[in-house]
Amino acid sequence: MKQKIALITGATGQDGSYLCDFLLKKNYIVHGVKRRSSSINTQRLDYLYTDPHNKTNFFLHYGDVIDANNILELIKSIKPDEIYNLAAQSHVLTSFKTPDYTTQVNALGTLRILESIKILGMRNKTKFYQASTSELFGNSKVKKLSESSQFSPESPYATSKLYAYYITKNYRDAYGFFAVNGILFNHESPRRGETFVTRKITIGLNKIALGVEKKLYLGNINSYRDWGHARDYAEMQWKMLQNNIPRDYVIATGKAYTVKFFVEECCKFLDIKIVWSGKNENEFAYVKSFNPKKCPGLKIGRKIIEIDKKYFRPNEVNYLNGDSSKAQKELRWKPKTNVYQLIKEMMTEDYKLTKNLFNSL
Ligand code: NAP
Ligand code: F7E
Repeated sequence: MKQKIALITGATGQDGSYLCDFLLKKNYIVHGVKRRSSSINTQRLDYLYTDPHNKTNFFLHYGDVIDANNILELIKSIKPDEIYNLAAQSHVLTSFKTPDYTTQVNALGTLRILESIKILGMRNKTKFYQASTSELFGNSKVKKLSESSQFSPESPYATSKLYAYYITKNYRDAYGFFAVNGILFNHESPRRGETFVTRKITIGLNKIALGVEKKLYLGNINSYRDWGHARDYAEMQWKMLQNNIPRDYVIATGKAYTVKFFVEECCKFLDIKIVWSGKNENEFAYVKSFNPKKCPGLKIGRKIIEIDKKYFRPNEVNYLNGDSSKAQKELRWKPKTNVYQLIKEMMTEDYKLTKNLFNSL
C-alpha cells in the first residue's frame, strides 16, 4: 500500500510532537513545519529526528502560516494526503496582549491553508484537520458541552478560533473539502508549554520541593477545566480524517476539576499537606506537613502558593466540561488517561527534570 503523506503545521508544539510520533508509527511520511527562531525550538521532536541525508520518513521545513506564499509552496511540493493545522498563538491570556498577531496566525493562517488547497486544485486529494477548541463555548450555561452547544467566545484567542472553525466548515460546505474541526478540550502532558497552568504547577511545585524556588504565583484558581492527555487526543485528530464523512467532533474526558484541585493533587504526589487561607486575591496556601525525603527544600508554615493578579484574564471562562459521546460512538474512542494518571505522569517527569537541574547547580 502507498505510504500516506501528512503535513503538520505546529509540529514543534505539544500536540504536534505527539502527532508526528503517532503518524510515524502508522508508517506515514511526515512533514512538519517549524518556525525560524534565533534559538532551537525543536526539543520536543529531537527524539524522532534523523538527518535527512539518511533514510527517514520525517522531514522538517521552515515555514509560517502568516506567509501565504510559503504555505502554498509547501503544499505544492509536498502534495500531502492529510494536513493537520495545529499552528497557533495558543495562549489565551497572551491573546489579549497580541490580538492582531493572534488573529493573523489562528484565523487567517487557517484560511491561507484552505485557499492554497483550493488554488492548487487539491481539494479531492488533501484532507484537512483544524485544531478547534473548547474556548469557542465561552461561559455557557450548558454543563456538558457538545457539538450542538452554542459558541460564545470570550477572548481574542477564542474569537480567532471561531473564524477558523467557520472557514473550515465553509470550505467543506461550499467546495466539498474533506475538512473537519476537532473541538478539543484542554489536554496536557509533560510536553505542555511551561506557561499553561498545569505545567506551571507541576514545574513550580517540584522546584519548591527541591529548594530551587520558594513560591508559586497563580491567577484564578477557581476555574474548572476538563483535562485530558495530549497523547490520547493526537490519536483522535488522526481518526477524524479516517472517517467516511467529514464531521466535527468534541473530544473531552467529561470530568472537570478546579485549578485548586490540580494544585492539591500535585502536592499529594510530593507528600506535602497544604492549608488554604485568605480569600480571592489574598488567598494563599502554606505547608502543614511534608515528607523531608521528597522535599528537602521545604519548611513547615511556609507560604508556597500566592495569587498574583497579573495572571487574571480580562474575561475568564469559568467552567468547561465536554460531552464527547458522539466521538465515542462514531469513532469508537474513549479517553485512556484520567486526571490522576495525568498528574502522576507530569509530576514524575518534572520531578526528574528538576532533580537534574538541581544536581547541575
Ligand atoms: P502549542 O504547544 O502552543 O503549539 C503551537 C504550535 O504552533 C507550535 O509549534 C508553534 O511554534 C506553532 N506556531 C505558532 N505560530 C505559528 C506560525 N505563525 N506559523 C507556524 N507555526 C506557528 O499548542 P498545543 O497545545 O500543541 O495545541 C495545538 C493546537 O491545538 C493549537 O492550534 C491550539 O490552539 C489548539 N488547541 C489546544 C488545546 C490544548 O489544550 N492543548 C485545546 C484545544 C485546541 P513554536 O514552537 O515555534 O512556538
Ligand atoms: O488556563 C487559570 C486560567 O492557560 C487554564 C490552551 O491550550 O486550553 C488552553 O487554554 C485555567 C484558566 O489554559 C494561572 O485563568 C490560574 O482558567 O492552562 P491555561 P486555557 O486558558 O484553558 C484551551 C482549550 C485552548 O484551546 C488553549 O489553546 O487556569 N489559571 N492561574 C492560570 N492559567 C495560566 N496560564 N497561568 C496561571 O498562573
